[in-house]
Parts: sequence; C-alpha cells; structure tokens
Amino acid sequence: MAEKKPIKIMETVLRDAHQSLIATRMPTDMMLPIVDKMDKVGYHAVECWGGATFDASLRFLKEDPWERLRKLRDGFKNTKLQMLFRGQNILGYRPYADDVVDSFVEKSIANGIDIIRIFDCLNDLRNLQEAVNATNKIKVQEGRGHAQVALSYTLGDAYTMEYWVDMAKKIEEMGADSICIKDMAGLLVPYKASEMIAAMKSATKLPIQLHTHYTSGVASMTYLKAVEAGVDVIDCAISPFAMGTSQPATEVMVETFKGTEYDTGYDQNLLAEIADYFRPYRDECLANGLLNPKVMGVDIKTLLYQVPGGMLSNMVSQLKEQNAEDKYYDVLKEIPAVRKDLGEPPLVTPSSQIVGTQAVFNVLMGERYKMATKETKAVLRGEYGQTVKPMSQEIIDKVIPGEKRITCRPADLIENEMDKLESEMKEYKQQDEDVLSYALFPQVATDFFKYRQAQQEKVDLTQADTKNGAYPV
Ligand SMILES: [Mn+2]
Repeated sequence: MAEKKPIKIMETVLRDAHQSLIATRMPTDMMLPIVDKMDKVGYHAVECWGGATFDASLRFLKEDPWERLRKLRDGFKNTKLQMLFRGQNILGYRPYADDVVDSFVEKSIANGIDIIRIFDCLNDLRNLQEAVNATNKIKVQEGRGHAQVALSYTLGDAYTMEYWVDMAKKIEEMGADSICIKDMAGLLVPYKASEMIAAMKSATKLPIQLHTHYTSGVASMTYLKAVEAGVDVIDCAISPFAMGTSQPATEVMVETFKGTEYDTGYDQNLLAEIADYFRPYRDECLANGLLNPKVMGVDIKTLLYQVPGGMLSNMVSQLKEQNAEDKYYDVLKEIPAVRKDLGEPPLVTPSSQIVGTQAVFNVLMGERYKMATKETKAVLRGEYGQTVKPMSQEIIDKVIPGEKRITCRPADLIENEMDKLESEMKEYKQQDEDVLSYALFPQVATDFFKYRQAQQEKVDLTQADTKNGAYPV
C-alpha cells in the first residue's frame, strides 16, 4: 500500500452548515450537549464562528456570541476551533481601521479561536495583510493562533490557473500558515479541482484546505478528485446538516477513504451518535419551516448563473417586497453584467449583496445605474480595494462623476477608531468584547445590550413582546 496520507476533515455543523440550511439559527444550548462527543472524533478543526453566526446570535437569538465561543472553548478540550473572518471588513460589511482588526483578532484568540480563516470579497490580498499580521503577532506571544488565507473561488476571464497559482505564492509570502480555496457557490467541478490543487501544491509548501457547497450537486466528487491531487483538509458537515446548500456529509467522506492511503481513522460509530443527536433537530427545523426542503436538492442554476444560493434567496425576497417577482430572470441576467462593470469580483459577502442589490435596482428602475447604492459607489471609488479587472469607465463616469478614486490599500485612509467606538457605547460596556460587537453591528448590538440589561434588572419577561424583540424598560 502507498504511504499513508490521512485526509483531515473540518466539521462545519456549528457554523456554515446551519448558516447555509437554517439561516444560522442554531442556539448555543443546541450545541453544548454534543460537544464532548464531537471532541473525541479527532477532527482537524470544528468551525464555530463567523459573521452570520455573530450577527444572528445578537439579532435573533439574543445571545452574546463571545459567551458562546467561551462555552464551546470550555467544552472542546482537544479540538481546534476555527472561525471565518472577512479581512478588513472583519465580520461586518464595511472596511474597518487597523486597530479594530487587531483588537478583534486578539479577542477572538483570547476567547478560544485557534484558526482564523481570512478572506476578502475582491481577493485583494492587501485587505488580508493586517489580519494575518495580527494573528502572527499573537502566535509569537501566546503560542496560539493560525492564519489561514482563503481565496474566494469564482469563474471569469481573469481567473486562470496562473492567477490562482500566483495567488498561492503570494499568500505564502505574506506569512500565512495555510491556504483555503473557498468555493462558496459550489462552482468548482471535480476535474478542475484536480488541476487546481496539483498546480497550487507544486507552487507552495503550505497546507491546502478545500471548502465547497453541495448546491450544484458535484461537491463530493470534487473532494474525491481534490484528495487524490493532494489536498490536505476538506470541509464537511455531519449528515443531518449536510448536502443541499451545505457541505458534503462527514460520514460519507470518511467511508469513501476507509482502507485507502487517505483513511481518516475516524470512528463511524461515534459519528453515527453525533448524527443521531442532530437528526431530531433537523426534523424540528423541517416541521417549523426553518429548513426548507427546496434548499436540499440540486440547484443547477448555480452553475448556469454562478450566483451563490444565499444571494438568490436575498434577491427573491427583495423582488417580492416590490411585487416584482416576474423580474426574476431579468435580474439573473443583470447580475453578471453588474459584476463585469465592477471589475468582475467574486460573489461573496459583501460583494454578493452589493452586486445583487444593484442588479435589482437596475432592473426595477428601468434604466441601468439610474440609482446607485452607497455601496456600489464605494466599490467604484476603490474603497473596498482593487478588483482583478478594471471597472467600467462609462459606469464610473455615470455614477461618481468627477469624484476622486483611491488606489492605495483602503484601510490606509481610515483613522484608528476604537476610542471613538468605545465612547459611543460606553454606557452599555460590560466587557471589552462589547466594543467590538458594537463596532460590527452598531444597531443590533445596542438592541442586544438593552435586552441584556433588561434581563439583568429582572424585568418581567412575560410582559415582553419577544416576537418583535420589544421589552419593557
Ligand atoms: Mn461556505
């Protein structure tokens, strides 16, 4: 038999799987009882934190995301915890000053994160450098912390194999510990994955992790070919929260490689117990409508239009609000056109929302760019960074005529803002981490702080209108 090269798995059930299937609504209380068993599997890491989990905790679940992280850290004694980080946008939707990035990295690691997966929605590596540096600084000081840089996978003229290989080399040069290919829409097909992993492996010594979604139906084949080509880690979800818009099932991939040189060595009985734990919750989510059977099938439109699933559902609800559902296919056609105008960026938060919303505006207004969103203008000004292709001069002249555009790293123009943020929210501050929650989601965090205060002051919650998030103060 060939030399053993066990494939490693990152389990996503506590982050991407429930984000992709049930709008990130899994509460901490659902997670904690199974942590002990999950900790025994030997996963490469468990992904448990990111922008949507943070936002949904505060907004819908009325939970402190930092508290969740500390509880998970307390339970996972042997397993590394991983988070997703939007580069200079941190877990939010706008570029932040470097001092906020530094502080967020420091507090994430201090509260329990081991591996930070850092990506940028334009693949502008300058937007990742500060987060990588901050992680490396803590690694030197504390001996903990791993900076993984993720490339947002997308299709288009500019995204040649040379482009990806060149990016891999640059990521190694910038001081990252590993590389992730982040295929948020399930666009990476099996033979392309083979070619890409082999090419990147020959260009860098860094471990390579592959992240994809089952949306277009090819994901487990893509993993098989990627593993054969030498990928080091694959992202999977335990079966009740796998497939559809989520990841391939952990147990299926474990079984696939059993007895081969890639054997994970994971215990299927233990995985079955973990699946048994989550299955009734899945049934509950199906019954209450949180899990829509529609997202469980194969959506081939993803391959045709290259639009991530979450972006499609956003678009449908925006059209519904305007009583314009009949414009669905017009908007689908407009999305690639807007993407091209804006320099052909990958479609991932926040560029996916920016392109999607602008496409809806362009169709509903009956004239392209008659109205441009604040974010579209910011992209055109260069405030999100550099795109792989030039943006349309015609659109720049129409939307931001005569305005100054920037070509430097956008955060170079943002003054440190931690002191200002803290002064804005100091009446609610109970821990340093609260300033960061406020920085990312000012309104949502403030509402949460008020709720927390009301609870601590033992307001009679039977008087509270929990459905609308209102409460007597
Ligand atoms: Mn994902």
